Amino acid sequence: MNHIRNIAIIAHVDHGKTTLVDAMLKQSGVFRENQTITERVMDSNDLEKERGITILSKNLSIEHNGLKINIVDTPGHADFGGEVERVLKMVDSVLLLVDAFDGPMPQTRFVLKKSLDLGIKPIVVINKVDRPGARPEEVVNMVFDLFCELDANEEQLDFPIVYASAKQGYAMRELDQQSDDLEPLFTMIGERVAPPECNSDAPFQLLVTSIDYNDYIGRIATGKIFNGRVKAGETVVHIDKSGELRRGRITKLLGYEGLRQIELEEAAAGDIVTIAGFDEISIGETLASAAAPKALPYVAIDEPTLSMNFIVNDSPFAGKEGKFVTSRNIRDRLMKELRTNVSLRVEETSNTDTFKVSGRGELHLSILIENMRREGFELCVSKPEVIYREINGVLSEPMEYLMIDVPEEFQGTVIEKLGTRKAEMVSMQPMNGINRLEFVIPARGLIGFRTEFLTDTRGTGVMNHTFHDYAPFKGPIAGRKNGTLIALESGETVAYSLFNLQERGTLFVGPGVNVYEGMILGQHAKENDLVVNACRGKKLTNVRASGSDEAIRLTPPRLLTLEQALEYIDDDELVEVTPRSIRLRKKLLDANERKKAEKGRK
Ligand SMILES: Nc1nc2c(ncn2[C@@H]2O[C@H](COP(=O)(O)OP(=O)(O)OP(=O)(O)O)[C@@H](O)[C@H]2O)c(=O)[nH]1
Ligand SMILES: [Mg+2]
Repeated sequence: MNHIRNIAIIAHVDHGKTTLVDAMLKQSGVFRENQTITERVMDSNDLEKERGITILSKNLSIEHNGLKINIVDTPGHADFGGEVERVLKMVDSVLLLVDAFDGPMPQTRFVLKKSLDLGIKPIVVINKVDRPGARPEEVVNMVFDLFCELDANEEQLDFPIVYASAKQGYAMRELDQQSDDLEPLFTMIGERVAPPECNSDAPFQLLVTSIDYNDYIGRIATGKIFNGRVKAGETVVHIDKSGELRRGRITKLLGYEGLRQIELEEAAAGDIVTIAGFDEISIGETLASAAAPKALPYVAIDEPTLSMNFIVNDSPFAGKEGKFVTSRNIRDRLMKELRTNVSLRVEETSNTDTFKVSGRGELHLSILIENMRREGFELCVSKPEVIYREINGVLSEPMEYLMIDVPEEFQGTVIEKLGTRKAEMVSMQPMNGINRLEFVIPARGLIGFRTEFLTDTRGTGVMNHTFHDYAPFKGPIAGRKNGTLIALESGETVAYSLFNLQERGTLFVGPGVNVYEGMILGQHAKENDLVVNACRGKKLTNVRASGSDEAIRLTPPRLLTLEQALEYIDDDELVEVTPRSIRLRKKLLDANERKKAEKGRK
């Protein structure tokens, strides 16, 4: 056990966790000399590769200087903060990465707070020291201030520091040192991370910290063995969160060698392993010796903060682009997702075509939707809504911690806009000619803010936020101010019509796009919705066919991504998602029905 070191790499999104793992893998001889290695090899699923972010935390293990270092690469995006929190329960220390230019960001604060609360003594890695404009010393001071602010104890405040460039694969203890490898970091891990404190002679206990599912071996559970030993094929007891015991056989016992999962005969306290054979098992629960079953303290899973309705697609184009469209298809897919996506909730509603799906944030849910469309699903999604809770008899809502970097000139506008969204400023500091503003804001108030913010700051502002806590309801916040431009009839859009429409607002579609009655084609410059005809072609009789359309200068349409579309829509609108398209539409496609509904509301 003395040769094991269990660490997690934690940081704000993009500060270089996965890149550091790459470098550690390369320098520990996990790969063959001539093996070609993709960049960010741990970001292994399609969406992770495409977006360049980590979505699921992943385990690996390297041998170095006689140490076995088990590493967990964690996601930096705020929606997955709960997963990081659970991972922290199985490691003995963390590498807290901080970008040498950006300094600590909201998720740095979140993951550091969780680590400090668990008594962990982090190693601070100031990463990206190669970045132009890097200011490592200043960033160290900022990190120190953050430790103080988060009530770190004396020992934690005395954190060791390593300066690194994950990308170029070097690390050093002092900034003026020369180094061309990560040896100083490995040495630091050996010195400053304590071996796991477990007893391999006590009865077996393992705490499950992540869950996966595999069609061949079923549900698989990963976690740290806190005590005892375990063998493949052994019968052990699963203790669920209500304390109920179920005996079962370990059908597979897996460990890690580099990135690869390998089958083990036996494993002992302190190690992180993966076990198959328990189909009911979930995160936070214990596997224990059959002879003396004793549960480890249960680790709660974060409750969802945001929900959306997933609705069977009933647009006129339903079924044209996707393979799976029925309520049954969607239901089965959502049930499958629940097997591994532990902070997701799915509720059936009074309408069999509608499922209420709740998660930890917009990205958490939009990744599910994105995966579904890739698999061939079609569906409609309603506006995201925050989940209220009653806490001590008071209606409460989720709050976010928001950090904004903005040039002085735009600061006034940003503060004013955030004020109307019920944000409260908690700090304001000048930083390299720009200002860093920090707020606590209702999660509700952030919906749709990003687009506005980027426009207001001409793309120069940077915003980051993370879940803060639940607080009493802050009162109503006004929604989107602009109305939409809505298609009058089905057909194909024509450049000539779009040209005439573009002065009325911002278009979301270009020419030659198939649209239907009630579909949203753009944003109206005014507050009301406007029904427009985008499919009327100019008579071509007295115009030479060539040059008729080309002569028209169209502003390129604003094509909304899935996330932008979800942020954009209002209560009476939906996003239609298919493998090929993302369309915005009115819930009621017929203009007369919309009028009737409007009258009903007044
Ligand atoms: N210049 C420079 N760029 C780096 C360094 N480390 C990482 N990067 C870049 O930063 C970006 C993000 O790196 P990742 O390793 O994906 O960051 P991450 O922390 O794993 O991000 P998430 O998993 O999404 O939270 C990539 O474009 C990297 O190439 C570094 O030391 N120097
Ligand atoms: Mg990553």
